[in-house]
This record gives sequence, C-alpha cells and structure tokens, in this order.
Amino acid sequence: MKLYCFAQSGNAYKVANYLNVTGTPWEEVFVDFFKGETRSPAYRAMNEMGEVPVLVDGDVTLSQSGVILDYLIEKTGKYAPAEGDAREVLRWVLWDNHKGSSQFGMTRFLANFLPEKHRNADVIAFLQGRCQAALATLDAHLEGRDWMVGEAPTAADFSCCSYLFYDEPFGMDRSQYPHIERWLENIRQLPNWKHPYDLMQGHPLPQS
Ligand SMILES: N[C@@H](CCC(=O)N[C@@H](CS)C(=O)NCC(=O)O)C(=O)O
Repeated sequence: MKLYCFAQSGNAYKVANYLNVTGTPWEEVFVDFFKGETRSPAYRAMNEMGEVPVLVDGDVTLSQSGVILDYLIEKTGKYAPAEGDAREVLRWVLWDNHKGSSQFGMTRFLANFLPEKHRNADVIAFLQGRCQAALATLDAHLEGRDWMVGEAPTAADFSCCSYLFYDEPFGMDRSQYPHIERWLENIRQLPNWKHPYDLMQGHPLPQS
C-alpha cells in the first residue's frame, strides 16, 4: 500500500497514524505540497480533488481520509466499531472534517506556514474562534470517556486527534481542554505511536 502524504498534513497523519499503530505495512510517497505538487496535472489525474492523502492499494485508489480509514478498517479488521456504533463513528468523522480538522489545519497554515507578509490577523483571529468552539465541543464530549465512541479507538479517534499532535500554535491553550489532553495521551500509548513529524517526510520545511 502506498500513502501519498507529507509531514505537515494532519489529514495524511490520520491515515499514517492508523497504518503505523496497527502494524500495517505501507510505503510512503512524499508529496511536495509546499511546492504546489497537488496542483500539478499529474497529481490531479490521480486525485481530481487535488488533496493529500491518497491511498493506492493495487488497483484501488482512494482519497478523503475518512474514506481511507473506512477502507483500511474493513481490510484489516483493526479498530472496527463495536456493533451498533458505526453511525456514531461516522457522525464524528464528518464533524471532524468540517468543524475540527478543517479549521485547525487552515488556522495553523495561515498562522505558521503562509509567508508573514501574506498573513491577515483578522482572518486568523476569526478562525481561532472557530477552533476554540470546536475544541470546546470535543473536550465536553470526552469528559468521562477514554475514546470518542465506545470502549476502544475507532476512526473517530484517528480523525479527530490528528492536528492536535502538532506543536505549532493555532489558538489552542491546552490547559483549557483537560479531557482532550487525557485522550491524546491515550492515543500516544497505542503500540509504536509516533508523532507526525517522525512518521512522514518534509519536516522541517526548507528555509525559503
Ligand atoms: N477532507 C479531506 C481534506 C484533505 C485536505 O484538505 N488535504 C490538504 C492537505 S492537509 C490538501 O491537500 N489541500 C490541498 C488544497 O486544498 O489545495 C481529507 O480528510 O482527506
């Protein structure tokens, strides 16, 4: 299996983290996102959405981290939801794609990776408000729970946690979210867990 990814991509990390902690063999294909590779015709021919991650498994090519996780869980049988929990897992993966990772990723990008001369403080402040609202939702859900859904990790955990392992600031005062911190520690304890920068290539970014 090949995973098209790069270190700064929390969306790719959702899949890389799953592959790593489940011990599923995979091959990394580095995508030079910051040089515009996802906008190239060759990349678009593979993924018309122009996004990372993409998983290629034989003649199966998939994009969208939630879909890829669903495929891998079906294929490996690892971290499948308990009976009756699948729809609740999907509900959180969809929430994450809209209200969680999408906001965290964009805010982190604008505040850290965009050249300083292009950063807009008002836009960043607006997005930080969105991040804080999402984090409050997540923290409240995790109160009294070890995992997002049920008694073991599922795609909901792999999806929702990914951007929260990165250290670049994007508006999160970690001390405000003790349930999130406890849950992230549970994920760090999974077998062979690795930080995204130790799992995928491209960090640190070359100085421009
Ligand atoms: N919902 C998608 C989001 C994927 C996504 O936005 N990936 C970013 C990298 S983290 C990307 O490739 N963006 C390219 C672009 O928006 O042009 C998923 O979960 O896979």
